Amino acid sequence: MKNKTLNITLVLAIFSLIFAFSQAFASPGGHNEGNVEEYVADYSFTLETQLRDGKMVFVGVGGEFDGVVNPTLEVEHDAIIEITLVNGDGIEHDLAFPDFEAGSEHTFAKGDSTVFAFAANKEGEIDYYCTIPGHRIAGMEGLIVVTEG
Ligand SMILES: [Cu+2]
Repeated sequence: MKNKTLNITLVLAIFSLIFAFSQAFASPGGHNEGNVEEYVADYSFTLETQLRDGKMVFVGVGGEFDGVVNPTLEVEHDAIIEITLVNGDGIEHDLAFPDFEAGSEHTFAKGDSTVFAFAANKEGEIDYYCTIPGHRIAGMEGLIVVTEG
């Protein structure tokens, strides 16, 4: 009798462990499997969505990219990149790095912001853009350049 109770306890413990692991690795969205959950960022960038001359764009906020439209982000291979996306125009937007399977939540209201991070685990000139239909061609795209480091 005592053994049976012990076994049930063990089985429950194993199931809750499996559940905890599956939750830990579950991804909230389809396109952001590359996002990291816990990290120390090597680079932090803030991009704000804006309307400029009839185009939709990302504008750098702070640092060397302040005010730069669709800034080219330069980072080193395997660095952890933290991106803050600020909605500056009240139109639905996101920001995706599909080559890294990384991306933000969607933002809707002016002033909303969202943060995500990913590992720059391949080198080269890699696109970032807004995935809302029509927005990339309307101007919301840029490059991240990943160097050997
Ligand atoms: Cu957009």
